[in-house]
Amino acid sequence: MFKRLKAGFESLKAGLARTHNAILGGVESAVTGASREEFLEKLEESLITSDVGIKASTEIVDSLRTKLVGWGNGEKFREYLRDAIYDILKEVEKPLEVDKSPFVIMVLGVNGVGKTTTIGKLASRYSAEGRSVMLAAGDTFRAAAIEQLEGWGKRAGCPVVRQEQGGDPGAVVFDAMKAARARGADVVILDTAGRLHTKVNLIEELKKVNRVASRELPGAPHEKLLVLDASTGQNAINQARIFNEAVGVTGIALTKLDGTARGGIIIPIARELKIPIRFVGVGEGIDDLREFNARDFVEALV
Ligand SMILES: Nc1nc2c(ncn2[C@@H]2O[C@H](COP(=O)(O)OP(=O)(O)O)[C@@H](O)[C@H]2O)c(=O)[nH]1
Ligand SMILES: [Mg+2]
Repeated sequence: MFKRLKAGFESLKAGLARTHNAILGGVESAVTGASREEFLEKLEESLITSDVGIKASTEIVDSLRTKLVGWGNGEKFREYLRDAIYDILKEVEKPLEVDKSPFVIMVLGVNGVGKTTTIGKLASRYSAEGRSVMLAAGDTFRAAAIEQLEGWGKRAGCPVVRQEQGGDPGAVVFDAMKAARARGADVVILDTAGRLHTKVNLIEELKKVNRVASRELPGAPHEKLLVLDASTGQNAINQARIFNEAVGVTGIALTKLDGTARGGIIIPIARELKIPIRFVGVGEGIDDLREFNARDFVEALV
């Protein structure tokens, strides 16, 4: 068990390596050679470069300024930096509790952010916990999207409810709810479309999916999980606002932290949206999804 936890932490650390370097790479040398103000200025720049955002970067640097009195204890800056980031992230650490059966998760997000991949990872995780999982192919726009979900279903060993390409997503969700009740599924995960260039249509479609789910199963969907791609930067915040207004987002999965130096975006996401961060994605593999833990995240980052 300990070995597994340790392996999990190591993969998180590896996933955050680029963002770690973006924040700390340029400031290490300033710890010894520069004055306190020069150091803090460099740090602020690095934070902004890694997408922490101007407001949060200023706040973090201000809190360090009050603690690094006399600049004799520059070596402690990591500890203070960790504390400042932890204070922001701990507010959104609320793991997803799957406390009903069936528990319905509706997965939202624009094309390419990693919705289907995240669904596959979640299916595998919940199956491994001994729950019966069912997937619903609600992104009916492209045949490839349906096939991709079926591939993940096979890997996780769970059934996929689908219709033909171009079918009505509401009808897919209707079928899925019926099948879930009939077969006693514990977890149902709904994939959805993400073509934001037809924004009005997309939002109407998502509202309908939401409506059908709750009509067929009161209380569903129990989680509206928005997937955000960490490498898209500040745009992620705008996406969250749009989906939140449309259907109400109850949790966030932040993906692709492994491929970007802009993972600092998690800080403004936490600070401005105040929506629980449930999961972080650190790779394309089936095991590359971690439950978000603020302490581990900060340890791995700084
Ligand atoms: N490196 C990396 N790639 C990811 C991650 N999550 C998803 N991807 C990749 O992002 C691409 C789009 O993912 P997909 O699930 O199809 O996105 P969707 O359009 O939102 O369903 C695929 O190539 C995935 O393998 C992640 O955490 N890390
Ligand atoms: Mg997809």
